[in-house]
Amino acid sequence: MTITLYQFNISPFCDKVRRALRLKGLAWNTVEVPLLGAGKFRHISPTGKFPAMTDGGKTIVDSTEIIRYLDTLVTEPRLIPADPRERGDALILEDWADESLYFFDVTMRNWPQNRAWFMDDLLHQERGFKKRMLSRLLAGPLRKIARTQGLGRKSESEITIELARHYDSLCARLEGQDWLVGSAISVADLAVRSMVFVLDRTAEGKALHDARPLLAAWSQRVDAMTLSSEAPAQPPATPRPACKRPPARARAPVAS
Ligand SMILES: N[C@@H](CCC(=O)N[C@@H](CS)C(=O)NCC(=O)O)C(=O)O
Repeated sequence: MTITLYQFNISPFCDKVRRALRLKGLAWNTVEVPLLGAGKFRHISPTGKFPAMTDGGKTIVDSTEIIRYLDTLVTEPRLIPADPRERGDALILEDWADESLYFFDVTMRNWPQNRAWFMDDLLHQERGFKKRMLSRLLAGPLRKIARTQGLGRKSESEITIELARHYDSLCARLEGQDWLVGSAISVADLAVRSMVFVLDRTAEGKALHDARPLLAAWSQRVDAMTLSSEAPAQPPATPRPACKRPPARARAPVAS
């Protein structure tokens, strides 16, 4: 049967699924959903969220559900631990990555000094004037998402300190062990690694990651098992020099 992954390439949730597919040794086709054309894929994902996956006649939406499904399809290596306590820890960490760390991604990548790379990733299918226009238009709604969730109402320094504490908590878990839960790689490692991966695309997140050898070594361990040597995990992009903040009166209007 042919597995097809419907994805936004830069989405950490889609990265999590690709890592799981590689770990399981499964082959798949990819359909890149255009950021502004997701409506055309409602028959695949009625929620409009991606990743979604089809396998023969089955359609599975949501990275958490997809990983559950993959564990039934190929039982080893297990991503959801068999031991009940470890399973609980792994699923809680996955949910924390998806529902908390994700908002650090949405918030920090949209800071002015990080935004150019964010927009390059989000709009990698666009070019020229349309890309420049969309970059300006997207910043406001993304800021609104972050403000509605709450993290986006805090200052850059408060948020950076909060992320540092989260990274310290991860290091505390990794003290004396290779994986976040138990003695094998699990869904927790995949979910957290995918978020740390996109947070590396911010100057602040990258500095926090690089300053923590335990975290950096764990990232390398996870990547060694879940990244393909042929294909990059994300669209190739290079960090741009930090944008200068435009003078206040020249700044594009943003929703808050
Ligand atoms: N809980 C979902 C979250 C997926 C998600 O939020 N994906 C984002 C991309 S990072 C998305 O599809 N956003 C489009 C939208 O919200 O309309 C999962 O784990 O798959």
